[in-house]
Amino acid sequence: MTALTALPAWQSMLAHAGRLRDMDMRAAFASDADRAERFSAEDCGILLDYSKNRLDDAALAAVFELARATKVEARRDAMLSGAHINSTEDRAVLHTALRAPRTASIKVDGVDVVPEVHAVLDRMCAFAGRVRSGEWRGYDGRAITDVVNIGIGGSDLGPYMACEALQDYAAPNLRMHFVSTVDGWQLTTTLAKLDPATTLFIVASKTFTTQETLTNATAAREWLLAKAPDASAVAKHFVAVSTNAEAVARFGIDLANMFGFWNWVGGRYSLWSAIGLPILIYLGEDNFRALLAGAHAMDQHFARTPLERNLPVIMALLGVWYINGMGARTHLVSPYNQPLHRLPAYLQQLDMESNGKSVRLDGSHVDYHTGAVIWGEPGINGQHAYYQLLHQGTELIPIDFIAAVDNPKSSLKHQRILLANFLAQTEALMRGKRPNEVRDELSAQGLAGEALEALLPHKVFEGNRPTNTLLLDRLDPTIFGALIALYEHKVFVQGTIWGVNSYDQWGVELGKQLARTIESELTSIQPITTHDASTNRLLERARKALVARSNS
Ligand code: G6Q
Repeated sequence: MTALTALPAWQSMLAHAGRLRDMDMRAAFASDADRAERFSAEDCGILLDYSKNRLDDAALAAVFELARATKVEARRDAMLSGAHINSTEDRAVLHTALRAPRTASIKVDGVDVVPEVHAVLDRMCAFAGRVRSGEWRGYDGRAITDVVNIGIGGSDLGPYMACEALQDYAAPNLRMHFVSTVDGWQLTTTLAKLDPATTLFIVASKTFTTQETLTNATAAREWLLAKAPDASAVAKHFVAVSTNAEAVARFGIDLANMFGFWNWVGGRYSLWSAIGLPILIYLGEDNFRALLAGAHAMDQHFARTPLERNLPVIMALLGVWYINGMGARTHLVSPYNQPLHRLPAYLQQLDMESNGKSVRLDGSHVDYHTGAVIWGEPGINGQHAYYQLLHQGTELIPIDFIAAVDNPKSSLKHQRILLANFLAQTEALMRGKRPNEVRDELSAQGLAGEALEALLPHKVFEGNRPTNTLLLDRLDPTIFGALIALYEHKVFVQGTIWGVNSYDQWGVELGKQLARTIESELTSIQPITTHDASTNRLLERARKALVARSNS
């Protein structure tokens, strides 16, 4: 038994979960007029209603006790003060410093990082301003019309998601493109639409060693130079975002065109840093600063609000409650605003790369489940697809329903229909439809006897399916910033309870190493015998196709 599972608070949570596994949420609402109000919390333009969960006051008290017993507050304070809580890489974890106001002071190893953060941010704003106004010119004197971000993982998902989410606030004269994959199809088809003279590339890579990104950046530079009169065009069309100035210089990007950040910014937590440059160019300085301010407001909320009203703490505890208490293995994110369509993909990385761990900080193996599988799509599309399984399948899948009440670009009629569906789903998942209700309904339709009884079980909905509702006042940069920070802190709290390091990602290394070996084997002519039989055969097949293509 690990220290966690031996805790009385853990045991108490499990006991309550056993007691409430089959709780009747309908009855709980019927007998408690204050349930929705009591099981709601609100700040930063976000209302979280978590009343449609298998919970009561005693169970909630037990999970908050678990947060206290696992010292969530002390570790939170350690993170926010710049302690090296990323122990396997001996680093601070300070994405919160990236959105701290100029007047703040946050020290990493004795050095106040806030002045550096704002110095880079000011340079980014000045550069973005020049691109947006048309003052920054390409090699033939024309202004930039298209910006291509070349980056992957944390250097792609956040900026791409934010540009999509906040596109209503974007400059009308700029188009953004995101190239992440080393399937050259993506770069080729993106470039086919563009004019090199009016295209700006942002090469975004914390390490500047990532194979996919450097391969794409090199190809993009060749594409530019094939049209540009000379190599001086690179300085007008390429900027870099990185922590590795040496590698940026080696690639041939002028360091005057580099925007730096620091090793205490994790890739999946980096959209607030220079990695956010595409967001800043697309949305402009005021909107980008509003995004940072919204995240900062959520940081303040997280740091100062008692656990019982603390939005990320509540969401984290509900996750632990279902994963460890009730055996949930996945968690669905269901945004109803279409511009949030990349949010599930972003949260997949944030959550699964952070808490997809099975070793504790002290190196011991966990004896409980950690991060769930995160998945999702815009909810209204999901309703016409996989929601069937949510309503009547055998899996327990907790869901976050997310929607903005105010949605100016959607007509009143559209918005009414969208919100009606949004609200109806959480109600239906909670209430279900019982056999007697199905019977009445079928009788009213004129069905009776055997025909009715045969159909009845198919039309029963068990209900009691747990959902959180996150109602945003609107989808603007400030509230969106707060929403993302809310999820970041949720992930932190869960990682703390599980005792894992949420800030490393050793698990992605093995595949990268093997790919290097296989890549060299794909160019060799030696028979391949070094792998397992399956990999050897597949490799031969792939090599044949590559050879055939190079000979054609
Ligand atoms: C994020 C991960 C990973 C990383 C990419 C890109 O937390 O570490 O997704 O962001 O592998 O890395 P570079 O930015 O170094 O190219």
